[in-house]
Amino acid sequence: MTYIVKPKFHHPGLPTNKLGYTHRDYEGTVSTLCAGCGHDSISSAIIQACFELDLPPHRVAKLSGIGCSSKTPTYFLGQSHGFNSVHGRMPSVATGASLANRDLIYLGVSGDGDSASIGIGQFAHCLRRGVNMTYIVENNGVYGLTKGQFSATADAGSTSKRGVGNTDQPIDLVSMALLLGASYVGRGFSGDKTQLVPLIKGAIRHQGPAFLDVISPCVAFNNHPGSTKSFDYVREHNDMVNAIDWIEGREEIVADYAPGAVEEVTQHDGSVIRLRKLDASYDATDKRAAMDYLQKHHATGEVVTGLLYIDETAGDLNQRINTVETPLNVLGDGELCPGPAALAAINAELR
Ligand SMILES: Cc1ncc(C[n+]2csc(CCOP(=O)(O)OP(=O)(O)O)c2C)c(N)n1
Ligand code: SF4
Ligand SMILES: [Mg+2]
Repeated sequence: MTYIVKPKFHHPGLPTNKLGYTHRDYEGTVSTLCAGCGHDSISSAIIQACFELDLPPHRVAKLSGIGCSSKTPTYFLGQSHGFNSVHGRMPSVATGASLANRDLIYLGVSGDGDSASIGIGQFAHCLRRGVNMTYIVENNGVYGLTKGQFSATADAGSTSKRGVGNTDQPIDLVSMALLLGASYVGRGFSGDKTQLVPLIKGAIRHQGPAFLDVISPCVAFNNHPGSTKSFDYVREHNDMVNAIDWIEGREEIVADYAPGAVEEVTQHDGSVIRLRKLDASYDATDKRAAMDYLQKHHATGEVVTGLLYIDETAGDLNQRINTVETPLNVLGDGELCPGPAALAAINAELR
C-alpha cells in the first residue's frame, strides 16, 4: 500500500484559522517515509505555513518529480491540486501551469537528485525565466529512494554509509539560484521548524521565483559521522545569518529590536519580512556579497542558513511576457476566437 488515508474526525477544540480550517485540513495521507526522515518535518512546516497564511487549499497547486522528497506532496495539502511529474521535470510542469493560470499558488517540491542531477537543466531555466512559484529542494545529499547513492550536492570528502569517499565537487543550489536570478533565496534545516516556517511563508507570499534549499537528513542512508548532511553535522556547523519573522500586512508592526539589527522588506501583498540580523555583516539585499559570504563559509565547512537574498522589485515571468490575467480554462469562445476582423487586423500589421 503506497498511502494510508487519515481518519477525518478531529478534536472539536482544535484552533481554526480565518477560513475556519484546522491544521488537519492542510494535512494529506499518512506518511510512508522512514521514521525520522527530515522530509516529514518539512511537510509539517509546509502544513503549518499554509494554515497560518489562511491559504484556501483549492488555490494551491503542488508539483513534484520523483524521489522520497517528491512523494511528500501526498502527505500535505490533501485538498489541493497535485501533479507528480517525471524525474527532474517538475519545473517545466510548473512553468506551463503558471503560464496557463496566474491565479494559483505554485509549490514545487523536489530532491537534490531530482533538481541537481537529472533535473539540473529544468531547475536552471525555471529560475532564469522567473516562474512565480515556491521551489523547495529537500536536500539530503543522496538518492534516498534508490538506496543512498551520492547525489550532486554531496560534499567532496564526505563518505557514504559504507565508508566510501565522494571525490566529486558539490553543486550548491543556493549559489546557483542566486546566479540564475531567483529573487527570494533561503536555506533552512528540517530540524529547525522555527526558522523554516517563516522562510516558507515569506516564499509563498513572494512575487517571483522563490527558492529554498532545505537540508533534510536521510536517516536511512546519510546520517552517519562522515556525512555533511547529517543531523549532527548541520546542528554543529549551522551559521544562521538572520532570524526571519513574517508579518501580515494588516498587523501593526511593533519595533521590539534594536535599530540597525533589523532589516525590513515589504512584499507586494503588503506583508513584511523582518530580518533580525544575527551576523551584522550580512546584507540579504546584496547579491554579490551574499555569494561571497556563501563561498567563504562553505570553504570552512559551515552551512549558512536563513533568508540569504531578497529582491522585491524583480517581478516574474507572467509580468515580463504579459500573459493574460484570466486563467486559460475559463476564457470564452469570444476571447479565444475573436473572429475574421481581428485576424485581418493582425495580418495587416505584418504586411
Ligand atoms: C528517468 C529516471 N531515472 C532514474 C530514476 C530512478 N530514481 C528514482 S528516484 C531517484 C533519485 C531521487 O533522489 P532525490 O531527488 O535526491 O530524492 P530523495 O529520495 O533523496 O528524497 C532516481 C535516480 C527514475 N525514477 N527516473
Ligand atoms: S530513504 Fe532516506 S530520504 Fe527516503 S524516506 Fe527513508 S530516510 Fe527519508
Ligand atoms: Mg536526495
